[in-house]
Amino acid sequence: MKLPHDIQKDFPSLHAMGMRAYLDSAASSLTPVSVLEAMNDYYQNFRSNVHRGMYKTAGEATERYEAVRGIVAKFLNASAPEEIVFTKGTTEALNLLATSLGRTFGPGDEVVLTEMEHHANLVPWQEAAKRHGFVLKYIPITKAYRLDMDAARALITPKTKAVSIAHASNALGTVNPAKELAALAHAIGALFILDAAQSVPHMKVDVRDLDCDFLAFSGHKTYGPTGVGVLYGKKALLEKMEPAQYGGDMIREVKYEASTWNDAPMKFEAGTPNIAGVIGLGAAISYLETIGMDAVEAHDRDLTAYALEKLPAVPGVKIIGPEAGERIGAISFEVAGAHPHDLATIFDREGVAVRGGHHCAMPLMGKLGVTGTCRASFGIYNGKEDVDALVEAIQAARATLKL
Ligand code: C6P
Repeated sequence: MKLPHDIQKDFPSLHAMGMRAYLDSAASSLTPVSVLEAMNDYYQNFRSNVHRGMYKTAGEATERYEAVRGIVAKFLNASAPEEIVFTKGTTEALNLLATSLGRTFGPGDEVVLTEMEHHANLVPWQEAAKRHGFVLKYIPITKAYRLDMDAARALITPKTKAVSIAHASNALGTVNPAKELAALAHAIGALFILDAAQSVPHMKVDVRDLDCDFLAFSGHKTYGPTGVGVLYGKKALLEKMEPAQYGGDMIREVKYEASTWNDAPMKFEAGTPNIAGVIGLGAAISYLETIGMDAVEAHDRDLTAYALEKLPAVPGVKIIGPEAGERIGAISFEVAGAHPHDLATIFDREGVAVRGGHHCAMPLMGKLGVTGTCRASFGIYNGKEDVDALVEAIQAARATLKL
């Protein structure tokens, strides 16, 4: 499926940054001009705080901010705007869950994660487990870089209180069987949490179809601004959940002795939020919707298939991740005899931006027996010529390093 128009012209930074190929969208995607305009409009024309002022621009800021809850809810197919909590990003959303839900778990309870989690879906749970005495279990990965579902079935037991997994792995590109894992979790009454930081930018994610209880994603990986993200939660669960941060609009009534909380989602948004960021996120989602997530997904799949054909043809290159199919265009690889940091540095000289390192998945790197990988990741503005540029950069690196 073709993208509907010349996407590249919507992204001024693609040219301004002067690169030959930007292949690091899994770290942070670029931003279309419509997002910049929406944020600029806020700063120039209705720059006020939300939920507070009695004057016109404060009302407009509040209206525009709140409208984005509806945009996000529709994008994720949530039941209501109140199911959308604005956060700083995926990391803050997952910390909120681990802090708040963690308090309700204790000795004898288990939380099931996977071996391919980003630190953001691992360290907050480790800390909560230390504090409250529950235990973490990890679903192992197979040699094909996919979850071992037999092991998952054995690990998810009546002791499990929550199953929290990456929808798509930032380090491997694997897309995990979220619907199947949600069903396993719900069969024993556990909560199902999806870290969708890497899936939401690439595919249609429908929270009701997947039946996730909570889901997190980041604005800056979804063509929106930095410093903003989303926690989706089923309304009944958000209503029951305790806040993790205090102050500002999250209160209902404060007395010297004690305080009570606002309704969800406000109860989870302490302090002045990232108003411009939320407005920019709304513009980013509207932009993606004009392209259509089916086209976005098909483009990612085509480009990934092309890269998985071209990269292994270069001598010494090994892909660290699954074959084409249930995966996204975040392609980890190693080049025999070269350190990923050296590769990324040489690629940069060739005008190709990739990420080299552990990708905030250090336990996974240990399990794979590597210190890191090189990772090329795609956005909607990338084309086959960018993969060709990467192939040439790898050849240049092999020549420089005399491999
Ligand atoms: N991964 C990458 O280069 P934040 O930083 O809060 O927006 O997202 C954290 C996060 C959580 N889960 C997954 C699966 C992720 O990939 C990330 C961010 C970036 O892979 C930066 S380490």
